[in-house]
Amino acid sequence: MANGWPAGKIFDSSIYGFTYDDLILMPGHIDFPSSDVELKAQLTKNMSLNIPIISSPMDTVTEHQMAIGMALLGGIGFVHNNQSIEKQVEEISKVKRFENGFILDPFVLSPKHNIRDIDSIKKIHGYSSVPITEDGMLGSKLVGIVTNRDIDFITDRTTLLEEVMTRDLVYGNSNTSLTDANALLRESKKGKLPIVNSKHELVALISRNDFKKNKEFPKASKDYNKQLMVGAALSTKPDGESRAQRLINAGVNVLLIDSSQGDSVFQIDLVKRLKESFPQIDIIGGNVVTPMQAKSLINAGVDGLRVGMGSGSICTTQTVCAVGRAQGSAVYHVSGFARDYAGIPCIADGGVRNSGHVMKALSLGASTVMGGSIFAGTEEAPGEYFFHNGLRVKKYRGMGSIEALEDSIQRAADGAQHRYLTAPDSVTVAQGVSGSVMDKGSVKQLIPHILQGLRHGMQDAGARSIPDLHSKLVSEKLYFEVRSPAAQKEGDVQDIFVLRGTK
Ligand code: CPR
Repeated sequence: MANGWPAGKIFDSSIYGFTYDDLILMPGHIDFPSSDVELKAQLTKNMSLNIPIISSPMDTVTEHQMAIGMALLGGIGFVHNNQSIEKQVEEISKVKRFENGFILDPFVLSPKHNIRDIDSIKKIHGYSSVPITEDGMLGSKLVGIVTNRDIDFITDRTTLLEEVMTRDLVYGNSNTSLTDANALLRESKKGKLPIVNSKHELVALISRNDFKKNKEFPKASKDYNKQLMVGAALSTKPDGESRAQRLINAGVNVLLIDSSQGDSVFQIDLVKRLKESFPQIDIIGGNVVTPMQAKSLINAGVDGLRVGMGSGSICTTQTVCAVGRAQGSAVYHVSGFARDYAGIPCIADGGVRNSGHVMKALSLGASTVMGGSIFAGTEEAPGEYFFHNGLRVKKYRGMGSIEALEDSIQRAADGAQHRYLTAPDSVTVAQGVSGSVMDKGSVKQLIPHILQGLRHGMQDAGARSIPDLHSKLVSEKLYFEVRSPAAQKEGDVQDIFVLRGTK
């Protein structure tokens, strides 16, 4: 067909599985600038994001720094569960604390604490301004505030805070709106503004940095309290429900059940129990690659699906277990089914190495795209950089790699959960590898770059938004072609030495 083929023609009539690189989109008609492309995306039935990008719950990808970066840019990060409940809850709390309208649970000290106490809050959490109340608790009378300027030149760190705190305070009242409180903060030229009730008891704090951040990241994903949104992973282990409860108490916005094969009685049971106990929280189930698997989880009550098995860059599942599916086919078949059956959005998880892959995943019906390796090696990924063969790298490992499994077994006593360790087997079989990936800078530069590539792709295909792209897919107005191996080679950079450091 001269204009290419609708996706159904390729996927529904072939016995082969196709993935992103096998396919290419045909250009559509452009009648708008790329800046008009709207990238709002549906994460679950009830939650939307400003961009269709999310980070994977892997221990070398998403802890609080990545989740903060993702949410600031308009996406969301899922904090991994290969750690104790306490540690995972702390990671969620750090995201919730990062940027607040009203900080409802600020660190508070009493006049009898000393400068060392402030030093340790600063070291662990990064805050150096702390309100002081009579008994050191929120809800007690506000008596002062200690900021960096009060203590930076004092060498005796055992000095009591009552000797150094600023007592002459600018504060807001609890009936002040966030806009008015921010105006007061601006006028006062202070870094923090305590908020008190009619009895002069501290009830909240607002921060100048947060005010600035709000302006810098207008598309940030925020909840009703203006806190950054964050997701968390759970496994189908027996402590799934209690972990969920603790994560919800910490303010998590969405839960994801992390399993490489989602169609199991364990997951179905857990989804049902979670939906019954916490109907207010959306649950993402997975992973699935067939409509049959998707149907089981949708019937159990999931609000979103994670699609992919064996497509991850560090994954050996298809080799070791001989089960999985080419990612393009998985995304096309599952998202089509989930949309028609129950209007459930799908996350294309794994195998995404560039903005073209993001474009292809969305064109095949995914609503959002989850990345592991693409975000590993960024500043926000957990772990330190090190040098390998002259390159600055960070560790990236599959969650089923021997290294991650051994780590998890060691930490099992602390309650770490693991997607690949469901039964106490005597032989551990890895389903992935570990290695390192190049330094990619910050997600704050990387993601805008990916999004700009995506906008150009959407414009070339003539789609103004993700729903528009999906409606073209469904109405067979989006055309693709399968590429031969030579065509794929042709589409890549050819016959040129790419020198490091050149663009
Ligand atoms: P990439 O973005 O790196 O291609 O893939 C990340 C995804 O790979 C994760 O979100 C997860 O679904 C999957 N994954 C992580 N560890 C894995 C192992 Cl060891 N085996 C198979 N899949 C894995």
